[in-house]
Amino acid sequence: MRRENERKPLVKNIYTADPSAHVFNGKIYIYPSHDVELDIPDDDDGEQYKMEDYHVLSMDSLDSECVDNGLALSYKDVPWVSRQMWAPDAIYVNGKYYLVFPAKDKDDIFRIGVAESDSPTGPFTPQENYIEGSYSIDPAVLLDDDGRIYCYYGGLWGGQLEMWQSGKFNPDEKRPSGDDKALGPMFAEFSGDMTHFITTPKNLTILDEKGEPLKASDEDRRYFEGPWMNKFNGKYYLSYSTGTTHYLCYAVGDMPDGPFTYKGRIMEPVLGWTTHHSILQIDGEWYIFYHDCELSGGVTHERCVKYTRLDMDSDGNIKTIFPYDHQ
Ligand code: FUB
Repeated sequence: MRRENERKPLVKNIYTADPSAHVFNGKIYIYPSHDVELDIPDDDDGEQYKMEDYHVLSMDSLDSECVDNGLALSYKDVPWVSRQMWAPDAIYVNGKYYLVFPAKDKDDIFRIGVAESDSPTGPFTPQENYIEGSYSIDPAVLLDDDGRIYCYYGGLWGGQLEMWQSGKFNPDEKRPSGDDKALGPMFAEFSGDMTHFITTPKNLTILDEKGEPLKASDEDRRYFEGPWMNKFNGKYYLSYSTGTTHYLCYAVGDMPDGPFTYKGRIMEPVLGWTTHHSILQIDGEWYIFYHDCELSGGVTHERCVKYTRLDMDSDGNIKTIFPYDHQ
């Protein structure tokens, strides 16, 4: 039985995407991108995603109304940001709520910044500068059982990940292709006070069933953007979007920094180009928060967040979701 608001837009007053969902103090908080209505053509650099601020959504329970808590952080209030506040995440640690977000700096390079608040809904006060050594997009933060804080991030194409392969920003860097090893998400450990990385960022590897790294041409399985990390039964479940082929997939590893072995598909394509999610356990059941473009009738940069149940078998395998089936 589906819940009343399952697979439906959670809010309709604004366009939202890239939902990072968490339970804080028994309540569900969703940290999405806030899409801007614009009449411009799509391009591969993502110029159509011109987001300027963040709003936090909240629900008392999965059956409750989803509330838009208003402006939580604007690009105008972040000294280092020029534009494009893309997919954020949040974490509660040290008695504070931290919003971790990507945006373009004054040189038009994507970086990752942090802002803090005493409330899960903000308003958030940003740190003066971006996290030193950070780049690209889509940060997802895991607070591990031992208190260590890991950040997974990075996205191809407009997310600029390929441009950092040499360790320095090079907009002309060749994209991995064909039999080249595919890029994975980036990984770094945050300091306990969320002000800097305490490890040098590294690119993670996703292996196929033979133990070989996935190839760049393997677009049905290779990483594109939108990483998410769940720890379950002592294993690290890395899930992500394949971008060009529009799947959400997952890979499992024994360590937070991998290697991860590809396991399968979590969700078939949704209406729209992008696909980006988070996975959360609530009352012993698993749920996936994701987006599509139903609310705008298919406009790729005018998206709406939704959730649905995710089924995992007793061996920890995730069952593929067909987002528009009617069962
Ligand atoms: O929302 C802007 C970008 O689109 C995100 O950073 C990607 O994950 C994709 O959803």
